[in-house]
Amino acid sequence: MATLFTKIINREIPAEIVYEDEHVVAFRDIDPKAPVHILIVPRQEVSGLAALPELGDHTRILNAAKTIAEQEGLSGGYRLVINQGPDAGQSVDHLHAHLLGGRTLTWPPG
Ligand code: DGP
Repeated sequence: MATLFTKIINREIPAEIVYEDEHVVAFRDIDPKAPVHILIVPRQEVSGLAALPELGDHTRILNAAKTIAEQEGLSGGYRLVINQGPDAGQSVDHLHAHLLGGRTLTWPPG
């Protein structure tokens, strides 16, 4: 069965898509934790970072993050987060990186 994020990628569920290429799609988070909060998702259904094959979409996710950050005008900085597994609060089992910015981000995260 298709994941929630695959349904967004396939336009079966609406989302504000801000970037896409052959390998990844990025859209605004439904529950933003910062003025800019974008999810970068590989088209390939991989359950999480732990399941990403060694020659997977790592570089493509990072390159998309750089491009989107520039597109969003995040010249002051930004953060990229991947929640892996229950201890990190991963709630959607389709690998995604959170791109957060547009405000000062505190450290460490909770
Ligand atoms: P995580 O906790 O790392 O698995 O993050 C999942 C994120 O997905 C969470 O920040 C909220 C977001 N999200 C959940 N459902 C939807 C949806 O239907 N549309 C959008 N745009 N984002 C969603």
